[in-house]
Amino acid sequence: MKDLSPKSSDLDPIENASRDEIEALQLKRMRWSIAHAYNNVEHYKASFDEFGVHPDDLKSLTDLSRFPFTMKSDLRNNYPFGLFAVPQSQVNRIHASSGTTGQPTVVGYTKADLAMWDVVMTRSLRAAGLRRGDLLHNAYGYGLFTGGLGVHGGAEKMGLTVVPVSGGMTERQVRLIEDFQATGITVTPSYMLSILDEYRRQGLDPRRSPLQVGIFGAEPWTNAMREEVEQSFDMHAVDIYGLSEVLGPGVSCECVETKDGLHVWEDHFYPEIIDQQTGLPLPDGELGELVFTSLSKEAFPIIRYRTRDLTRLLPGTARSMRRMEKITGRSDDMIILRGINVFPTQIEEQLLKVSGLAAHFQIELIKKGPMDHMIVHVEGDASAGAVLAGLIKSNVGVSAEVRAGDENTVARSQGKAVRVVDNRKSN
Ligand code: DLL
Repeated sequence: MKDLSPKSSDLDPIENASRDEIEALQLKRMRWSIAHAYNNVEHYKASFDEFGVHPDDLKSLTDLSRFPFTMKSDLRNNYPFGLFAVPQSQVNRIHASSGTTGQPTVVGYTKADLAMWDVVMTRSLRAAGLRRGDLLHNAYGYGLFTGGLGVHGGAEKMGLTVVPVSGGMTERQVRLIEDFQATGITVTPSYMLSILDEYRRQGLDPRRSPLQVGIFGAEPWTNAMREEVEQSFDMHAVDIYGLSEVLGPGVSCECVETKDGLHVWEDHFYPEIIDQQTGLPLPDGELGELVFTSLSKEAFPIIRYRTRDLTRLLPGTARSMRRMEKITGRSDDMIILRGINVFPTQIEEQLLKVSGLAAHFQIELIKKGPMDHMIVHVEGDASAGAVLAGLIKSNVGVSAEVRAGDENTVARSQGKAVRVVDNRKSN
């Protein structure tokens, strides 16, 4: 793999600023953001008043913990534009979640917000190893989902050649990567595995592909998966994180030179880790729920948003901004099996140790009598499936039935993979 580390002279000055400088900027921006939300969004005014806090109470960064959380339900209850802090005429773009599980959630960006997005996205792509002149194959979905357009803006701004291919039509994905000689790809890790399958189906050696770096996010994936993809394609695999409520892709990203967790672009997004049960802030280094406060967004300021993503905050390495560890999982995807918490990433980690199984998997939950029962669907032969069942038992600590089927028996996604199917109620 090529050394793709950026020169430090290419970085934004703030990327390597001192902690004091970063925190001074954060405080200044946080005071602005809290006041902006309070003065312009009815919901924030009402919730701060109810909590007995006022923007003037924010004297230090730790004072943030005195303010109330924002939840996904607050977005739903204020559908569509109730949390916007500027008139709709000043909103340049709207994104929204698909709303498959309820009311869609809607977010907006002013012209300045989109410019900020370009800045953090450019930083992320550069951290991942891309340079002006590289050709980026952008296979994140375009549309209301933030992945496609979010990556696109920053990529164009930094002078990449962007191929806005979006998700789907896997055969064509491979053809375009090869014909256009893409050096970078942005895509969900699970869809990258489908692209890998397609390379092999077409009789092409993925290690000879032109790709030098893949920038994967929008769903949890493990270091074991990084290894699998890096070995298969002989390219770097870097993690990028974001969520539409806060921005979209580009809230944090790994640096190709260290690949040791995602540097949060802390000059625009203030991270906290809280205890999920008590809601109290936890010190850096402890595992808990990630909470974000936007520091500069105009159209859709968001204060203490509970992401439901579990991770820990770590000190900076390749950059002075703090890192978040690779996401363990979403609390919504946590399975509790006879009292033991299981995340799909733990299954992925074990699966990738077994050589006779493909990297695709899906977990199905059913009831067997009164008991919950976990089935892990994989592709490969039965003896490899038995090895996986043993690894899950000894390393994750739960009994799972592993069903090893033929190729293409596990559902494929062209975006975010559905890792857990809960059939407990239906049987
Ligand atoms: O998935 C934004 C995005 C697009 C990020 C492309 C990265 C690349 P949403 O659809 O709002 O936005 O989903 C956000 O996806 O709360 C996490 O649970 C999950 N997620 C996003 N990135 C990662 C990641 C986009 N790198 C939700 N690792 C978040 C683990 C991730 N989970």
